[in-house]
Amino acid sequence: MKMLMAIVQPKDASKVQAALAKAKIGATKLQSTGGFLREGNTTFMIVVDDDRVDQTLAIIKENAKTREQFVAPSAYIDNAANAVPMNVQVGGATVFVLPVDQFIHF
Ligand code: 2BA
Repeated sequence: MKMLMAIVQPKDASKVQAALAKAKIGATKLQSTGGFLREGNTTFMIVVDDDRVDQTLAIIKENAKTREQFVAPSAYIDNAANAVPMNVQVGGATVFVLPVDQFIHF
């Protein structure tokens, strides 16, 4: 059994959530904040059997888009006086795959 922690952009969260539900894959959605941009993103906690990991990754990949984002220096550096604005590419998704020892449901 594995837990996928998938960080996606808020614009993609509804699509990812609907696609997971359609595939009968259980998920918990958390509101989160990126450490770099300090903007809201969405983290899904998804626990699946090992043989559904690839399917789950495919669903996330299909529904989470890559986007370019222009970042003002103040968004990522506290002392922004000499910082240069930059473009960053965000997403489609950042996914961590972790082992799960037990799934307990009372
Ligand atoms: P943020 O930390 O807000 O990062 C947003 C995007 O900014 C990143 O997109 C990346 O393209 C860029 N970026 C991040 N740190 C950077 C840096 N030090 N210098 C230049 N550019 C930088 P993604 O890679 O798609 O990440 C999207 C979100 O996934 C991140 O939002 C963060 O919430 C999460 N994430 C990414 N890597 C992580 C990690 N190693 N551990 C935990 N969360 C992570």
